[in-house]
Amino acid sequence: MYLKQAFELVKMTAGQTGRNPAVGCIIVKNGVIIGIGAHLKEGTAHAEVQAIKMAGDATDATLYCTLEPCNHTGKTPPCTEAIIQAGITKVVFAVRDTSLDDTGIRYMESHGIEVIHAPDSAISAFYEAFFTSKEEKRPYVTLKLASTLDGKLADDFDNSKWLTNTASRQDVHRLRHSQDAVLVGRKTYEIDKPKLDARHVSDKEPAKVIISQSGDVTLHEADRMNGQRILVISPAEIPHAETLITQDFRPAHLLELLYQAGISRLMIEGGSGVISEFIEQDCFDEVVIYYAPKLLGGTLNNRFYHTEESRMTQLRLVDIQQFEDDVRLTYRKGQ
Ligand code: AOF
Ligand code: ZN
Repeated sequence: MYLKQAFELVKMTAGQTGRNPAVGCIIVKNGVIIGIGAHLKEGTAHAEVQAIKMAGDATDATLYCTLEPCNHTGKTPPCTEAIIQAGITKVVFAVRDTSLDDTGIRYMESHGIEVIHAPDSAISAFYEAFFTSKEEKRPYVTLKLASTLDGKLADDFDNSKWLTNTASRQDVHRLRHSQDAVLVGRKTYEIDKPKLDARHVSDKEPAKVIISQSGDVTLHEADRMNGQRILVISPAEIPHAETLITQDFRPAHLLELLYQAGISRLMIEGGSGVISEFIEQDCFDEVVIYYAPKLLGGTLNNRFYHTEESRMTQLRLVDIQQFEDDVRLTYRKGQ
C-alpha cells in the first residue's frame, strides 16, 4: 500500500525532474505516516532526504521508496547514509536503480537495516524512460501524431487544425505535461503556430525545441514574450532563443545535444519530414497516434511517414484509449 502511495507522488512530479527520475518516499512508524518526500527538481534533495527531514525522529521506522536509495555522491550526498543516520531499520523499494552501482543494499544491510525489494510492474514501467535516457545519454523519445485514417497529418494546404476532437487535444496536454520538451520542425512551427503547451491541465510549459537547418526561424511574438524556454537547433545563433549550434542534423546527434541541455523526455510533434527522419534513423522509443475518424485524400504530401524506399519498422501495441470517436494507440519498438 505505501509503495503505491509513494508512486502517486511520482505521478504528480513526473516531467519536472529533468535528467533525474521522479521518486516518491513515505516513512511509516507504528502504522502512522511520519514523513513524505518527493524529488522535485534535478540538483535538489532526493525523496528519501525530504521524507527524513519531515519525519524528525525516524528511529526504528520503515522507509518505502519507489526507487532503490542511491549510494553515491552526485549533485547531492548518498541517501543510504541519510537513512542509516536517521536510525531507520527497514527499507522497502520497488525498482532497482541499475544505473548506479549495486553496493547500496549491502551497505544498508551491514548497518543492520532490513532491505526488501518489492517489485511492481506499473512502477517498473514508469522508470523505463529514465533508464533508457540515463544509460543512452539521450532523451526518451515519444513521437506524437494526430492523423486521419489515411495517415495524413494535414491537408494539401498544410491545414492541420481540428483533425482530432477536443478530448484528444486535452489528452495531448496531459502528455505534454509529463515531458521536458516538445520538438517541431521550423515549417510546422512557422505555419501551424502550435502553442505546444499544456494549458488544459497546468501552467507548466515544456521547453519548445525548433529545428532550423537553414539557420533562420521567426519566433512567434507570444513565445518571445512569455519567458518560456525555447531551444533552436541551428547552424547559426538565433536571437531571443537558446541556440544549440551545430552543422550535424542527424537525429542521433540532435538527441545528444538535447540531453546535454538537460532534456530527458522529448515529444516530437511533427511535421512529417521530422517524424519520418526520426523513424527512419531509428531514433525513437514510443509512438502515440491519435486517429480521427476522417479520410482526407489529396496528394501524398503530409503523410506522416514517407521514405524513398519501403522500410519496415516493427512496433508493439502497449495501450488503446478511446476519446469519443477518436482512438489513441500507443506503441513501443520491438517484438
Ligand atoms: C534516489 N532518490 O529522489 C533520486 C535518485 O546527482 P544526484 O545526487 O541528484 O543523483 C542523481 C541520481 O540519483 C539519479 O540519476 C538516480 O540514479 C538517483 N536518483 N535516487 O534514491 C531520489 N532522485
Ligand atoms: Zn538518493
